[in-house]
Amino acid sequence: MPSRLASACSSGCSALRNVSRQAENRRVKGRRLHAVAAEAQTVSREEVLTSHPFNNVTEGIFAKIGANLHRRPDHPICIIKEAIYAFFDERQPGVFAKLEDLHPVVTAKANFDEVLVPADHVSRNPNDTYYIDTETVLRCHTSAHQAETLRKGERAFLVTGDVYRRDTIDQSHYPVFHQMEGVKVLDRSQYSDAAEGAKVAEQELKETLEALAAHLFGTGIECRWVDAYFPFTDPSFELEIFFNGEWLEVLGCGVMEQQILDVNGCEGEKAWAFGLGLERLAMVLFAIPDIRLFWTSDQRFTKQFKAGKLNAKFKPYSKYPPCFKDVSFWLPEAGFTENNLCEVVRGHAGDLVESVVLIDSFTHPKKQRTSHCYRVAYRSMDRSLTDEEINDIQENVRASLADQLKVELR
Ligand code: FA5
Ligand code: MG
Repeated sequence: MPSRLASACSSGCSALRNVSRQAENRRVKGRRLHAVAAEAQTVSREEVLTSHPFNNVTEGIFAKIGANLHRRPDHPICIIKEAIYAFFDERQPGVFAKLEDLHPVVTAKANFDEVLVPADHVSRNPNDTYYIDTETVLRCHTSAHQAETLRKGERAFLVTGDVYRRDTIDQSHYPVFHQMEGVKVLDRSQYSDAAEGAKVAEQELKETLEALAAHLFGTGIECRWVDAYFPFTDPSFELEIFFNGEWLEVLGCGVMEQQILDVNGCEGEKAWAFGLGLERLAMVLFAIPDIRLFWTSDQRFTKQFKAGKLNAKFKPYSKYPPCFKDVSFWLPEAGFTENNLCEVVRGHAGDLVESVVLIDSFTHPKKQRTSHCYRVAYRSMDRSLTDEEINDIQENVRASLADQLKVELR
């Protein structure tokens, strides 16, 4: 059952507040990791848009690599990252190493195997993940760096970066977004056996995230914990915040699976981990209604945010009307997925598409064929669109649906 968060709980664990020599060493190591990763930050077109038959990275996605919104001081993603850093620095000075330029191109092994994602898990499917080739992906979460960072000797760290997913289209989903991974291996002195260690980890994790929510949002928001499943944590939870009339999921977390610790230099130890959705947290903090806004260079958006200023509330500069277009088709026998449809729409519309929603589905009783009708909302954040422009995009979308996804248009 979801439990309501204590509104302004800021409990701390004194055993973890010690600023030790060990922590200082970790800080130095954190900086070293940082430098090594920075060298690998560039990636060429040929390396990402390979001709490998498994490659499903689009031009639009490639164009986002290296944008580094989380490292632009006046960008809301960077501002929220710094606010989270400030929280951890205040709570446990010098304890967490901060890694924010690890490369988004990772091995499938790091992205999946090393965090125990089963061979048949849906997230491995090219329908959900951008593959460069069978062995290499654009990371779909910052958890891809858990194992390697533990192996490098870090025991408390925050990894921030851009992550990539083939996903649905709406105001809170975008194919590129930013996560911050947090991992903390407990001190041995905090527990006497494995069962107690797991309990302490869960409690400390929840206290930490509740205090973080209070630090970012104060008492004026409604949150709830929801039980979840991740292959790399047990138990697992998600935190939701009530925002614009709906529950918005902002993070996943849990007690780390023992196997990940055991094989990466922390045998028999206990740890917690979380993955924050930075866009979602920034949407709540700054009242940003649509995730596409993070990518606009319109100064009416960018000028509203300043490094260190956490109390800015986004003022919509103008609201242009959406334009709705429906598209109906018979599904092909070979299969159909909504993520593929969304890729096609984004491929033609870019950030002009606001949402894609299934509004009707029926199966013809005699023909045993299924028809779907999707409603596509087009809207620019920055200007009004002409009928002609939208009609052109919609025609291109229809042509590609027939051509690439083999649907039969109706
Ligand atoms: C994960 O990615 C886990 N790796 C998180 C985790 C880490 C769990 C460590 C346990 C331990 P999930 O798929 O739920 O979990 O994504 C985490 C957060 O990313 C979500 O809560 C949400 O805030 C954000 N998110 C997910 N998909 C999108 C998207 N398409 N656009 C924007 N934000 C998204
Ligand atoms: Mg989730």
